Amino acid sequence: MNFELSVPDASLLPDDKLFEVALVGRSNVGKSTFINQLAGQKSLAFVSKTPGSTKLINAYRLKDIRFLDLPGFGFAKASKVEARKLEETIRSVLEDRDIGAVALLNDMRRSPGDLEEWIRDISFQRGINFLVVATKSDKLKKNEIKPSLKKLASSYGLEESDIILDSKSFLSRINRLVRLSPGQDLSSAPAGEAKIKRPDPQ
Ligand SMILES: Nc1nc2c(ncn2[C@@H]2O[C@H](COP(=O)(O)OP(=O)(O)O)[C@@H](O)[C@H]2O)c(=O)[nH]1
Ligand SMILES: [Mg+2]
Repeated sequence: MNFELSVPDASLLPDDKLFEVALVGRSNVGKSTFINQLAGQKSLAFVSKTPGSTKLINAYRLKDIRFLDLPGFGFAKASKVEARKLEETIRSVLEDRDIGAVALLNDMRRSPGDLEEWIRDISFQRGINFLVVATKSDKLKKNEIKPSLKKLASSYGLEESDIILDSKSFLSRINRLVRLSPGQDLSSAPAGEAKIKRPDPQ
C-alpha cells in the first residue's frame, strides 16, 4: 500500500472510478494504526496521542483499490464549526462519490453513537457495502471479547461474523467485494471505462 495524496475536499479527489473504500471512525479510534497494519508498515499513516489532528482526506492505493482515510469525527475539543465541517467532508465523500465500501471503525469497548448510526444509515440508504471494524480488542479480557462482539453487531443490526477484527480478514472481505463486482468483467467495459466498479450491495 502506498500513500497517494491528501486533499481538503472530496471534489479534489481523482475521477478515475477505481474501487474506493472509505475508512471512517471517531477520532482516536485507531484508524491510522489500522492503515499501518493494512500496509504492513509502521508509519505510513500518522498515529497520534492527540486526537483530532487529521482534517484532510488521505488517499492510499493498494493495487487497483483506493482507501480514503476520512477525518476522524467526534473530537471532543473541536468547535461546533469545525465539527460541522468534518461532518460535511465525510457526508460529501459518502453521498457525492461512487464509494465501493464504507469501513466504519468502532472501539470495541464503546457502543455506536449518533455519528456511527448516521454513517451506517447513509451507507444503507445509498446501497454502499457497509463493514464494521472493531478496534482495541486487546484492551478487553479474553472472556469479554465474545459478548462485546455480540453487542456491537446487534447495535448495528449485523451478524457477529460481520464484525471485522483484524487487517487480514478486512483485506479478504474487500477482495471478495471486488471480485463480486460485475464491472470486473473487462469484456463488457466500454473502452476507457474503469475496470472495477461498485458491486451490488451485499
Ligand atoms: N491498545 C491498543 N491501542 C491502540 C490500538 N489502535 C490504536 N491504538 C492507540 O490509540 C491511539 C490513537 O490511535 P490512532 O491510530 O492515531 O487513531 P486515529 O485517531 O483513529 O487515527 C494511539 O495512542 C494508538 O497507539 C489497538 O488496537 N490497541
Ligand atoms: Mg489518524
